[in-house]
Amino acid sequence: MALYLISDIHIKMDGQNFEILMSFLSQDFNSDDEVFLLGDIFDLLIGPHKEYKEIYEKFFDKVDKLITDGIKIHYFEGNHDFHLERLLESHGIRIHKEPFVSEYFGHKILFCHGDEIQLGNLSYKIYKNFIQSRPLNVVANYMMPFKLLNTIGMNASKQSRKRNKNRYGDPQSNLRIKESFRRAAENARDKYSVDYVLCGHSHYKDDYTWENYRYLNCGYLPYTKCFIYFDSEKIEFRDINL
Ligand SMILES: [Mn+2]
Repeated sequence: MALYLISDIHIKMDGQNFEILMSFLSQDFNSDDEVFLLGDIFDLLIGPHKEYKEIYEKFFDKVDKLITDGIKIHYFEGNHDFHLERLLESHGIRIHKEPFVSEYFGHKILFCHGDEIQLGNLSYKIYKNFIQSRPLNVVANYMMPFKLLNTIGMNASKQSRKRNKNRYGDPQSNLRIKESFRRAAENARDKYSVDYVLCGHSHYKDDYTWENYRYLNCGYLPYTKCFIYFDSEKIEFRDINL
């Protein structure tokens, strides 16, 4: 039995980065393995629109096959992909809207997207609470036409990329982000009493051990092209073969 974890692929509507997800899902899985999609897998995936099933048909076909084979798939909502219960649960995917603690291989492990444990950043927290709120869930699930959502979302994504590019550049050179997520992981360990913190969101690939605790993050996938593999013997990064 093994866990396979990935986050932050940021797949675009035009298909950019989609091959990273498909390659990740093409592992030689055993039927008792579990797959963790830790958020921001898609750059824009909000609500149950049938258009997503057409655009990402190969993803849904693959998911159906894996779940038929017995593999569990967890999807943690990120800040680019949320209100997904109607889109994904009918395929048998387990949706997580909150950090999730579970025990595997004798370890207590915290799984989350990462923004939930981030320290500070009050204006972001207010924004996240708003987009996750019940009224917006109803809008995304029942009222917002795909085209309008798509236009708003593409624009928001473009703006956020522009801001982040100006601020950060190469994600692996941002040592402040690295430090702030290590502190967030330490903090989360205390809050949830776990041995492992596994998340994404920072876009900084990291494997940090302190005392008996460990935090791993596979970073920004178009850049790092790796995922986290975890079994009873080891936890490690593995390359995505493209
Ligand atoms: Mn994120």
